[in-house]
Amino acid sequence: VSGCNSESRGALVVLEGLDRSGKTSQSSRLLTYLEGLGHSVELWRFPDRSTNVGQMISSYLSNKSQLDDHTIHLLFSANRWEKRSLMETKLKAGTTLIVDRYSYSGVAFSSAKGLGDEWCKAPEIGLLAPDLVLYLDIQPEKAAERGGYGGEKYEQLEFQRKVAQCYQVLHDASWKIVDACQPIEDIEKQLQELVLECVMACQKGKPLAN
Ligand code: DGP
Ligand code: NA
Ligand code: NA
Repeated sequence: VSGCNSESRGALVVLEGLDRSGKTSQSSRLLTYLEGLGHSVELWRFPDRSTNVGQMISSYLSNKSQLDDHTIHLLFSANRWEKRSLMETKLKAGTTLIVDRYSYSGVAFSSAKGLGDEWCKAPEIGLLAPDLVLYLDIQPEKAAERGGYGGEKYEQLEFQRKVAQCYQVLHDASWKIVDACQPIEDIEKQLQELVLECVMACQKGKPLAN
């Protein structure tokens, strides 16, 4: 309700995309870039496998345990919820967070299994809204060619095709779609410009939203 909050804060920047789209390496390049400019910045990722919930997710992804589709969906969401307050604290203290996957993965990967969109979105309501979502756009076939998948549960071409379709309906005003098949340095350059602009806006007091 406070429309004139002008406090400087960190930016919440999310990278999304199919497996092997290059999110992880671009995230760390962004970290290096912002650190080099003297910004306070941290690299986060979801799922965060270091927590108890994260270990259940990790076990599921590596096929060591089986869980009902709804159950694993809620665990992924719980994994974001358990980090929400720390995330807010960091952002308010002026630290920018570069986050490798967030709620959009949650919705895209579960709706690709056939769970309803609205049901998938519901547990994400109230998490912090990203200031910027960088979608690394790659055809599923191209991603599959990139040195192969690691063998986790979702790393299969047929499934990734469905995930790509599900991502397409999730785009909102915070999204920037970047062609992930360009040379790696070109992608890096484009992401740097987008992120810097976003970081500046948040420094100037763009309000943090749910
Ligand atoms: P990563 O650690 O980024 O490779 O992610 C592990 C796998 O889990 C990857 O295939 C994407 C998927 N994933 C990430 N977040 C979610 C989520 O919230 N829900 C579901 N169902 N899958 C997710
Ligand atoms: Na993966
Ligand atoms: Na990744």
